Amino acid sequence: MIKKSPLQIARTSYQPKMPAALQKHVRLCIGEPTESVADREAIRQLFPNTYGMPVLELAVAKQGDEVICHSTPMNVGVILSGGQAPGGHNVISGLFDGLKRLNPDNQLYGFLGGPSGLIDHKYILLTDKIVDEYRNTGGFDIIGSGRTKLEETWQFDKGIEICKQLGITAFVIIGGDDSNTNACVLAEYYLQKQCGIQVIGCPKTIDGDLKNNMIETSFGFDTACKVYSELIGNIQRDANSAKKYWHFIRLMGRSASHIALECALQSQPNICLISEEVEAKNMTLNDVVEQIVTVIVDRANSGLNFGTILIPEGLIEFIPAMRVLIQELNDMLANNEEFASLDGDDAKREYVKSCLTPASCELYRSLPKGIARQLTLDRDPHGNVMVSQIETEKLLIEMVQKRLAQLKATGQYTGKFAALNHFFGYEGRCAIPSNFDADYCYSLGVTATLLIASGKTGYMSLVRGLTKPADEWVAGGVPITMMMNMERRNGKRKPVIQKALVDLKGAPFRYLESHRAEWADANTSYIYPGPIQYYGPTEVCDQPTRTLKLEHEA
Ligand code: FBP
Repeated sequence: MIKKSPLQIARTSYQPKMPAALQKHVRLCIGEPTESVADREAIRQLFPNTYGMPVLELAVAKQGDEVICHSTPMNVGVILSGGQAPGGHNVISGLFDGLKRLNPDNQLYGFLGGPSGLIDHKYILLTDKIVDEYRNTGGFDIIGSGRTKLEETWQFDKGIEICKQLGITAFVIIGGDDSNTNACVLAEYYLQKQCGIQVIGCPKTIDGDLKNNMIETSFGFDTACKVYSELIGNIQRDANSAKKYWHFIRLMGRSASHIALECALQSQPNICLISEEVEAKNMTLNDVVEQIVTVIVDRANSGLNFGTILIPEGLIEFIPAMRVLIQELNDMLANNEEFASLDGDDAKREYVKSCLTPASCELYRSLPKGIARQLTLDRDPHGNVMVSQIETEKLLIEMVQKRLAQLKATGQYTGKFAALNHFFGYEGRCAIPSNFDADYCYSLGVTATLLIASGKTGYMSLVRGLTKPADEWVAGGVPITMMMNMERRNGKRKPVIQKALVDLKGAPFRYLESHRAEWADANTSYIYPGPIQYYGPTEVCDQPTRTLKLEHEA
């Protein structure tokens, strides 16, 4: 029986490209002390041991330099946390190879099913045989992932217990902003307890919102966007061939619109909504509908009753009145056993209405019942509304349809409107990592090893200069506290890594802004990116995202 595709087999032997420094003897360069991005005093007080640490760089050691080494064998743990992102297996293989290179007796343990593996003491010892099976593959199935939040001291203490038992002196948490915040909280706690356990984070999320002056992109964003852009391109070709459907395509990405923006840059749809712009312009849901309707009517006037619309999945949270409503719902739902115990949608709906302010109640009542119900579904363990389950694309189709019917009745619209809805998210999260993600992730893993060997804790593994060829990338570490600010979560103010939303003054958004009239226009400007290529010329196989390129050209 065939168990692997030819591509799977070929990818097993792909050797990820790495920064030159990681291929040789490495020395540690220590930068200037750092400050958090905001709320400095509050963060300093919460993280007395990990606040203000310097940025670190790993450089090629010259003769006479002190080289990073770790002669005594060490045991390290690794945890995959949160949503899957292409490249996670390569972080683990980089970590594994990095550890073995330092000392063949070093061991890597994988905690199973995400952070809960640490608490429940579920783990495996990763061997050559296991790791080799997963090199350059998508998914997180090597050890599994989960969304358990590590926030209580009994959980941290359970972590100490298993680390002592297995002789683990460091572990790496591969996760998004919330998981890396947890990593820092753990690092701080373990320093305070002086239990000799280091914690290092790695920037993962397809959402692309874990980025800042130091972290240029999170891993997985590149592959996921390439997969979605391929699908969007295919749909556009179909739309342009059949000329009869408007495709409303919602794209994952939680709050930030980076995925929608990147896919728009790659595929040039007729419309791409950007949540951050909707918020900045204080737009209502009706304004958003009007914006879409204007393009549909204009195209219909040119005889074109088809097109593509990209919708970021977090859109709904960025419409100011909706944001207030969602915040009220978040606060209402936080630890609300009464609500949880209610039977049936109607009872829940009545209960919700009785808890809301008059303005939010009115908005809640005006929403289609299905959408209103989706807004009150369980929050994730971090208190966030699970936007992937809110079908904004269907809401927009319904509203656009109604508006077009009104315009038709008054003779202002004469076209035909048939809409199809799509949601792309899970299709891209476990794709075989692009060369970019395979290389980036492997480098992040090797870097994490070197940070551990240098005795560091409370750092995130850092690889920069990503628009250059991989051997020119620069590796190092950034203190996690540097990226933090205080935010309201589950009704309380908490230290968290600041999410990067789309910068409306940034080059990627400005590119969209200056081209969207042309893309909306009668003459289709669609681009068909095609599938990710793993073998072939560099300009086809090794390109980073358009977002990264535009940001670096600026
Ligand atoms: P992370 O933030 O953990 O990387 O997850 C990202 C994401 O894919 C979001 O884009 C999406 O909203 C969410 O996960 C879906 O969550 P789930 O996997 O629990 O359905």
